Amino acid sequence: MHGLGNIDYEKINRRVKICDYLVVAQLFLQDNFLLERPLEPKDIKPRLLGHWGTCHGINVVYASLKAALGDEAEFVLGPGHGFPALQANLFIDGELEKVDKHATRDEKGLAYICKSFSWPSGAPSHASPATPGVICEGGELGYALASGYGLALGHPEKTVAVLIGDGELETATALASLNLVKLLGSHKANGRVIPILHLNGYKISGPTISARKSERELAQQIRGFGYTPIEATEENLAEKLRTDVKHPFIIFRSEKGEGGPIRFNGKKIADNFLSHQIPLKNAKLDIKELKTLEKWLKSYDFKLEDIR
Ligand SMILES: Cc1ncc(C[n+]2csc(CCOP(=O)(O)OP(=O)(O)O)c2C)c(N)n1
Repeated sequence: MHGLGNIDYEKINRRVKICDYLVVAQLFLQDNFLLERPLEPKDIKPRLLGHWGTCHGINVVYASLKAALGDEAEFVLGPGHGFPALQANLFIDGELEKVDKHATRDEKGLAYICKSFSWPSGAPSHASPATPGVICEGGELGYALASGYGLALGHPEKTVAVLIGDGELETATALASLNLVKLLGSHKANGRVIPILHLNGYKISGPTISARKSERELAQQIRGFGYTPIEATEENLAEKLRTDVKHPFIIFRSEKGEGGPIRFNGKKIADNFLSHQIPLKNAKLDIKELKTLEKWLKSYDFKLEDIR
């Protein structure tokens, strides 16, 4: 059915690593983007404002979707605070350069996207209509699924994958939008919607309700709305996205902040709400945090060739 051949997980993993590096670089760096010398306080932005926790999962979904369905699927991103991940993907695919001539896939373009992220008169910290393909301001959670059904309405040729945060699923809008499968999902004149719940367990400052449900209880809830729940992880998400079931609902389990600092100053950061925004907030002033950041950036083994 999908003429895209076997799924290459190694390729997916490499793409995710590249995008994860680009995320961390956008969040922290104002210079030394290729780590050609040891990281210094002057390389760090004076005001760190953005979101790390959701980004690795977004990068996994983006890469898996591309590998599984190619250009067959359209992607709707609910958690617009994961903008550095969206921007990283658009940058390496050359989509950003099509609308912004400064976003070239070279050292200059890398410096440009990092420096201008979350910067006065640069790019905002959330997805905004200045980004290719983005039609809504990305700050308000809840509208992704309804927007996805809107895209599929009257377009039987379309497949729309919608990423919904598990915190986002606690909004009235997102929760009520689950019902749209009953209105649009069964009519031949409409396209197909694949909701993907990003179950990373935490929202801003605590756990999510979906994460506190057992696998069975969550599946029952999803089934009750008329979907077939499909459990997925980073290791098999691409295959799961190729499902042929009529109304799939992917439950993608990931660790919030995966790949970042696991613990810092005695506190658990990864797989916890403490990774939601910026971990290592004092990286400019605190040498221990700066060194931890440098190790984190180096863990991705990023090279300039990766973006060419
Ligand atoms: C309608 C609305 N309510 C509250 C917020 C504040 N807010 C920003 S991020 C966030 C948590 C989102 O959690 P989740 O959807 O699970 O995303 P992730 O954990 O992947 O970051 C909240 C509540 C918002 N942006 N929009």
